[in-house]
Amino acid sequence: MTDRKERGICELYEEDPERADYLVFGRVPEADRRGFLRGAGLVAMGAVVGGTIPFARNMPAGLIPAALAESTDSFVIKGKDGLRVLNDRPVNAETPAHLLDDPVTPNNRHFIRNNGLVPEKAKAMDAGGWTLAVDGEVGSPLTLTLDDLKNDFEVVNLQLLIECGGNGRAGFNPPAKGNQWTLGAVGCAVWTGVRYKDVLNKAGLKKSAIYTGHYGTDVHLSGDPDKPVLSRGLPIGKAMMDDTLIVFAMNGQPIPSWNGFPVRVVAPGWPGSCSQKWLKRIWVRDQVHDGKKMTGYSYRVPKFPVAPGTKVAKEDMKIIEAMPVKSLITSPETGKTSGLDSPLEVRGHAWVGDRKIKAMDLSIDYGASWIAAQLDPPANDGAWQNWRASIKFPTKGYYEVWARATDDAGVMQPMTVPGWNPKGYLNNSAHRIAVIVG
Ligand SMILES: Nc1nc2c(c(=O)[nH]1)N[C@H]1C(S)=C(S)[C@@H](COP(=O)(O)O)O[C@H]1N2
Ligand SMILES: [Mo]
Repeated sequence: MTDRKERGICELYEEDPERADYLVFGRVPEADRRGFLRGAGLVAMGAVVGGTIPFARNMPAGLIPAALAESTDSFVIKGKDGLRVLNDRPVNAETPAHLLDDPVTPNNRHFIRNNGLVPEKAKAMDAGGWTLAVDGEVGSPLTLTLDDLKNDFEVVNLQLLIECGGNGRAGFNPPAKGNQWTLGAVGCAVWTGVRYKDVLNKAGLKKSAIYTGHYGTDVHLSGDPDKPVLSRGLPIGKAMMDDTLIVFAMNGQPIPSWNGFPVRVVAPGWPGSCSQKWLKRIWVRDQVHDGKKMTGYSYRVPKFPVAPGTKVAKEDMKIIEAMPVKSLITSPETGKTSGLDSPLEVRGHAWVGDRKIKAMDLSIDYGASWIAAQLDPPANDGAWQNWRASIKFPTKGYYEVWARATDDAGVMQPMTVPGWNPKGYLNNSAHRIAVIVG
């Protein structure tokens, strides 16, 4: 299963069901096109559907087990509820928009984006022996224990937004390889920890310090302990912001194993990949960090607009920093029926990296006219902003509610999928839902 590509399960099955079976379950296709399960594949599928499969030998190749096709929590991810699983190795799961309705995202609804395997110690929620090294362009390198982190620095609680740079990738055409995220690779929990800048200040930044590089304890899919899974970092300016944290708790609980137990970075409003999980080392650099997935096409977009499908030269790519203005409608769920007599409360969140949202507008007539929503300030810098509006529909029938946020620089969400780019990042097109009235 090491050659498993990062694709959505449904997409895989649509393209080539037998290969999908092989990739997902290790099921070997047969000449008569009636695949069967063997050994590890059978065990894997059993684990996924929640029991052994007595008639496995009769199961046709390419059949998505009903247990997976019918339910939203197909692969059971312990501690997560109703997430749509895109991949189980590495685990990648997004939250359907209507399950992101809470003003603060609870732990069981926060998406998961893993590039490798969750460390065994994290799975066991065992923080024993954990340390954080801070080295490189610093006056005095540090090795901090969890107690050092909790006792030697001011502890803060902030609600902070993490959105994957590839959220919305499924909207691009031609399609971009990678997890086919739709809307739900975003969450905004309350994180407890210390300011990243306080840790850097304690180590004492040298004049030569310009970037940080993060290392985690997660394991490469190959199992090779020497291969970093992901090692991204931050320009010193972002690392020194008051709302960039090194955290040890999520919504008052130890961080779930999936989300980086015992300690992670949260760099709100920047691509989620800047928020290193299972953090063990911060390497302060005298150059832009060049770790795994910092270079080439990873988390980069063209410096200028390109036509869909264009091959872009590496030197024409730039690192993604703050994420663009975006919003979600989290209630009602798309496709629900609403009465004609009473107005419908529509609500959701809006956010933008390193700025504030200034206005939130809704349309029920395909953008011909707009209704201003009531918009709350963020709980703190780095948090999303909640909004709501009461909508009265003029007649019965099929409507779409479109939602458009505007940030304080006057930048609005586009109605259509913006700027195609080779890896499918930064799709911030307006969210729309269907509402049937009457
Ligand atoms: N060590 C490590 N940190 C990581 C990752 C990873 O694979 N390994 N994935 C990153 C990416 S791409 C994202 S979007 C966020 C997702 O955080 P979450 O899984 O807690 O939602 O974690 C980031 N931190
Ligand atoms: Mo990501």
